[in-house]
Amino acid sequence: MKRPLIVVLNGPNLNMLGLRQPEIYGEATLDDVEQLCLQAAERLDVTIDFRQTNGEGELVSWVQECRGRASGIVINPAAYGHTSIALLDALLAVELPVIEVHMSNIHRREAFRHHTYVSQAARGVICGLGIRGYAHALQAVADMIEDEG
Ligand code: CA2
Repeated sequence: MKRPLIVVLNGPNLNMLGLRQPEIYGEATLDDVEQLCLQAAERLDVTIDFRQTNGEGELVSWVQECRGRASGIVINPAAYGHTSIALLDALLAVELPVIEVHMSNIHRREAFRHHTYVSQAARGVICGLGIRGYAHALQAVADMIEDEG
């Protein structure tokens, strides 16, 4: 049987992970996050497509491309989560199970990080668990795909 595809999307500046601000985001790089996701995908018997972009339009296009291609989405929208109604609209339109991830606990940070538009399209939100949040998010989406056939 073909493995379900889960697309793992990463928003702006996450390519800098591990290179700056380790006190907030830790020392792992985005390549480390991808490795962690690949290991989780093996365990869960799913395929992942792991991507990062700094462009809001590109992120919106990648979400649109998930329709008919992917079975679920894990997204760390980074700052676009707090600002982008376009991203919210795209996530609502694809009608797929979405889990939102933030490595830091956005509720312990500046007030402008407490709200995210993306949360309105997400089945669940994981924050504050560091890069492990991605593995938990993949587990959650894989469970949803299995439960909902
Ligand atoms: O905690 C998260 O995962 C965030 O999505 C990270 C975003 C931030 O805007 C969100 O409020 C919370 C920032 C990603 C930028 O990552 C950097 C990593 C290292 C150096 C500079 C930026």
